[in-house]
Amino acid sequence: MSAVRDGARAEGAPELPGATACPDGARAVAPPDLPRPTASPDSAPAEGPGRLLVIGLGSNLGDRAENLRDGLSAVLEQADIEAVAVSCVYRTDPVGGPPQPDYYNAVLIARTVLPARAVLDRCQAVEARFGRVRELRWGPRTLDLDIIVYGDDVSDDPELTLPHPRAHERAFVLLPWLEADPDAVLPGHGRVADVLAARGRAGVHRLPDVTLGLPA
Ligand code: A4P
Ligand code: MG
Repeated sequence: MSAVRDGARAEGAPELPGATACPDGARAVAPPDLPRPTASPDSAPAEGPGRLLVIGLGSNLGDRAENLRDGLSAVLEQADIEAVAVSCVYRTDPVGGPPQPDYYNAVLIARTVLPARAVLDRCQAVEARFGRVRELRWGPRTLDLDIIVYGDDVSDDPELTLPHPRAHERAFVLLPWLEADPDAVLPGHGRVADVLAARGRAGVHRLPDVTLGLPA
């Protein structure tokens, strides 16, 4: 298990400028041209540059805030994934798996010109740089990067299931995502605000003093 000492930065990961405190909830709002899935399957998806990409970040080993911060910069270090908004950081009760430390979770909203499979490869390469070792399903991890949504794609491919098959039941995904994009839609489930209202938000606490950042 484990791997990254506290404060370790992934090799080559740039620092993100623009980090600010997160005292009031919303950090950044998706701009109107964000290519988002639509709540109704009958209406056409909005057009925009690249595909919408939502990534859930999680860490419960080592310096969790630093892992999220550095993981975010590593995902964004090439221009083919462009950040649109990032949530605040939340401390969350572990869901499933063995007894383990609380997680820090956050959500990145981005647009990308990469195919979905290439995004998965990028995420797994970044996880590997953070010393992620897969020993146990739902076990503790230095950094977990889950693709929550890629455009309005729906797939049951076990290698890349879209949307993420458990996103709709996880407040640690839904709450930060909603904060970063109040109009978010989870394909197949509807508006994230409604999904979260049905699910409840127990066990998910915003950390006002922990910040991520977006590139300037
Ligand atoms: N995979 C399929 N679809 C996707 C997708 N949309 N995004 C495949 C990313 N990966 C996807 O993932 C296992 C396999 O899922 C990969 O080979 C990939 O091809 P993994 O990251 O190796 O293992 P995992 O994360 O332990 O498994 P899993 O089932 O993805 O777990 P989850 O659902 O990610 O849950 N509690 C709190 N509070 N916060 C957390 O962040 N995370 C988990 C992990 C459990 N409990 C948690 C948290
Ligand atoms: Mg995962």
